[in-house]
Amino acid sequence: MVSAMAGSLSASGAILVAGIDTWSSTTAPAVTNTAAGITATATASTSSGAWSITDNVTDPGRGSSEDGTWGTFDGSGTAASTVTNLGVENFTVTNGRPSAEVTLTIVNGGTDDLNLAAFHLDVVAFRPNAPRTYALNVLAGSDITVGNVFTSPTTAITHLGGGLSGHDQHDDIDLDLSALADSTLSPGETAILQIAFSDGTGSGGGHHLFLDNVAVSGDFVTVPEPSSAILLSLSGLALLGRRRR
Ligand SMILES: [Ca+2]
Ligand SMILES: [Ca+2]
Repeated sequence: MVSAMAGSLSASGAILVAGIDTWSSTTAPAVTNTAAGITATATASTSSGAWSITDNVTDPGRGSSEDGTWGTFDGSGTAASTVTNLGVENFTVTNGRPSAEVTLTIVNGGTDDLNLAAFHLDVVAFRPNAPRTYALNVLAGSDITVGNVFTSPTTAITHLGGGLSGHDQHDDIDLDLSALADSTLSPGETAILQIAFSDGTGSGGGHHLFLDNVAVSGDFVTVPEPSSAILLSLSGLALLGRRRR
């Protein structure tokens, strides 16, 4: 019976659980893509004031990723937006803000377990004094391991030296969630994930940070209910009994 249940486990390839590739609000951007059964919301803040979705009226959309991928993840059929000429196509930390963060809340409203695979983002800095160190934290969750998942080396994010060449060519970052002691969201469970940027100098001009294509990937895993497995086993016994008679 144990082997029969193990054989019934079915895992598909990683899918896009939740993602944001177009930014509708500077403080609570709508999650633009969610898998069936998932509800997801986001909040965002900086050390002083809000992120920007209208940072440059003469060159709107600068800092939008054009590669169509979430980090390096292709979304398994759900590509990210490649539009780069609208302000709302990316999220920007503007001048004088040494730190900023985006927080995603994901609820598994489906009937299958959800194994979280990775957190993905595209990010690049306009000048070196932008907040270029990043950390992924699990802030809270009903039954997922809470704490720091990954912290980058100091000022790890690529900067463009104040030029716009490459403003749509971001660092593709994928951070493993599967190594957590518990990275599984059972039906009804919640995970609150935060990507935090720090170590900006907070002084000088034009040191924007450009963020786009923020996502979480994962696998749904169907586990048969114990009652159905027991019923199968009982019906097998009944058949055996009939044959013996
Ligand atoms: Ca990408
Ligand atoms: Ca975008």
